[in-house]
Formats: sequence, C-alpha cells, structure tokens
Amino acid sequence: MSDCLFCKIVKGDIPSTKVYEDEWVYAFKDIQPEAPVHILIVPKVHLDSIAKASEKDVKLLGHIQLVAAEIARSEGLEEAGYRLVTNIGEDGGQTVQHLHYHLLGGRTLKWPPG
Ligand code: DGP
Repeated sequence: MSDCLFCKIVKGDIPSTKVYEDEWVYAFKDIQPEAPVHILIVPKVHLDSIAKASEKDVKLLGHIQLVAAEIARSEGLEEAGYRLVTNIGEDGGQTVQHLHYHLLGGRTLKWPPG
C-alpha cells in the first residue's frame, strides 16, 4: 500500500533501526519504546491486521512468531521472559494499519495491560 507507514519503512523510504530482516519479515525498533526492548515485527506484504488474515497466511504468521522468539533470544530476553502482542482495531489500540507484533521485554511487564 503506497500510503502505509510500515510499507514505507519496509521499503526503506522511511528510516528505521533494523533488528532483523528476511524474505518475509522486517523487524525494527519502536520509535516510542514502552520497555527497554521494544521491537516491531512486521510482514513485508501488507495486511491490515490479524483480523484480515486467512488460511493463506498461516505459514507467514507461524514464521513471524518463530522470528520473534529468535529475536528475543538474541536480545537476551529468553530467561527472564517477554511479551509478544498485536493490537487490533481502535479498541485494541492499533494506530498503524499494517499488521505488527510488539516484542517487549527488559523489565517486568504488568498484566492486564491498560
Ligand atoms: P500500535 O499502536 O499497536 O498500532 O503500534 C504502533 C507502533 O508503531 C507504536 O508503538 C509506535 C510505532 N511507530 C509509529 N510510527 C513509527 C515510525 O515512524 N517509526 C517507528 N520505528 N515506529 C513507529
């Protein structure tokens, strides 16, 4: 999508601090970190949110979660734990309409979130 912020970041049209990249996925540091480690993991193809995913996306979605675990490992979060979360829609707190998972860690996270 030409006017999508995260599509522009994936393409390199808007700068970001890259953490990981492969054929399907791009991961970068969140511009407004809510924890010492706050990384966004996005598919390179545009999908509005998990609510718009379908059976054809199953492999991609599984891949994203394994990538998230690998990034968490490389950030040294595995032992203490971390959170992987995706916001959906207005009430879910989604502000960017391109599917993204927040990987948060480096401090004790409260539950439930606000
Ligand atoms: P959400 O509220 O779940 O849609 O999360 C969107 C996140 O995207 C939010 O934590 C802030 C982050 N963000 C917004 N604009 C930019 C940007 O231009 N660069 C980076 N790195 N992160 C951004």
